Amino acid sequence: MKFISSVVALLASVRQALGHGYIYRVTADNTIYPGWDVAIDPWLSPPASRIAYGGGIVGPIINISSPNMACNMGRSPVPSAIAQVRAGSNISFHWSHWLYSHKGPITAWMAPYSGDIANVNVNELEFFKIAEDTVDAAGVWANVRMMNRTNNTWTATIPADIKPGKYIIRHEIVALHFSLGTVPGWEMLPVGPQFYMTCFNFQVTGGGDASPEGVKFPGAYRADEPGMRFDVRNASTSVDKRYTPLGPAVYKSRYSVELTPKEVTMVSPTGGGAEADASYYQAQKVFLEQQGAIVAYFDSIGG
Ligand SMILES: [Cu+2]
Repeated sequence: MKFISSVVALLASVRQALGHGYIYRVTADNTIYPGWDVAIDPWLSPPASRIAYGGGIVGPIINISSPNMACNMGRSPVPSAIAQVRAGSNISFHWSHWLYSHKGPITAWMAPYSGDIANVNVNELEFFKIAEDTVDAAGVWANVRMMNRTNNTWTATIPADIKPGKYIIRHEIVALHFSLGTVPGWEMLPVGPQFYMTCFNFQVTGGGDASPEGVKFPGAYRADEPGMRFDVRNASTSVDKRYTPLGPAVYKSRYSVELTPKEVTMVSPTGGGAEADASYYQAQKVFLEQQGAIVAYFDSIGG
């Protein structure tokens, strides 16, 4: 019955991939950029101009030694656009529907790079953590708050004191629901945390000079870290005192800056004019609704 089991596993992985969220939009210092829409962007011709690495795979990375721990798998096309932000400004990642079951830390990281992004080896980059959210005093996990309170959007602040230049920004949700074991119906999936990350291309301006020490992916997380396993299903009000974040501590800017708010502008997802953009947004809306329905189904069965 090898054939049957591999088909079942394949179907499960396809449904898993469809059931997972992705970042369809990024608001950075009040400019709204398209993210990487897994349903539309791979098929655009000419290729879409994006600040995100392309891909289309939204299944988890589960091997912490994998080179894909840095910026997910595929990473093609490389970003052909770069987001312009001032040090001290905010970046918001707009997710499609995420899963309530997939609880765990949400983080953002930055790594400086030089030269052409096409030549960047993401595994050589040194990432420092700029933002992190885990579980609050009431036992509510970051993903649940993101879904219930901020409309599937998660915000990080660019440290005010960092050196201007080009950076890869890595945003990640870790799902710990299978970190201690799978549940009935999901035995074919490995036991362990699941990592969902996307990387973006940024140009930071400002007068800072800080170059925080960073860590490489893979390597930033160790299998024996306490934060690699946690019982997210039985949250109690004291869980926040027991969860230990993964990797190094968040880098904190030595000072803050007062920025004049920029006017909100929106970057065209197609570059093809208002009509092309309108049909893009319509297609995106339809797919986000379909993806939301799949997620609701998985949430209902605890997947
Ligand atoms: Cu999953």
